Amino acid sequence: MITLQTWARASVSVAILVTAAACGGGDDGIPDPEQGGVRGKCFADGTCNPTLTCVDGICLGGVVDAAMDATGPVDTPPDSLVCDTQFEPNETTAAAHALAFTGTAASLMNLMVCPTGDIDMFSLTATGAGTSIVATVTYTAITPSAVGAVAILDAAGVLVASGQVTGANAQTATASGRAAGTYYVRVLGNGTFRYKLDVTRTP
Ligand SMILES: [Ca+2]
Repeated sequence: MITLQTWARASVSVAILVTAAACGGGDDGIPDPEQGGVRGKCFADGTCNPTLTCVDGICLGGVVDAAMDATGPVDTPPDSLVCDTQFEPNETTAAAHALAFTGTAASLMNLMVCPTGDIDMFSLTATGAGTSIVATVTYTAITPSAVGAVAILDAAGVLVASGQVTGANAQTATASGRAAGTYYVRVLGNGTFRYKLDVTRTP
């Protein structure tokens, strides 16, 4: 026979387990690194995503914007919910932050769309015809149920690829066969969220 006291204790245990499972993202609001990605676990065969190297089970390299990685968001005042990163203002193509590539990949972490309505714009150059650009935003909502969106624009700011949902908190935009020229990756959403941006450019 299960006494009320035993049942209550069991319920508490279940509740704690559920809470722990829901906190996989840590308490910093930043998504856990994806497996095979920067600072993520290596794949089972000891490899990582292209341009990254498996070191002691963790994928390293490929963080191409060292300043951003070292300092994270500008937090003024400290420990409050603020919206500025060091790339702001970057709402327009003219003010876009130029992505720095290592090989075919560029990654930026600790970015924010904030406040609601914010737009973040990043630029890159395709140097040859037939270039493929793939941009993925992986985000953690700050305002409840916020959804992030990524898109690729051409030099004139015209949409050439809109994002497709590729995960519970991820969108990917793919532009293939593009002519040489400047392109922009645009991130926005219907609320505030933290995100990381991964862009590949081939060739
Ligand atoms: Ca912005």
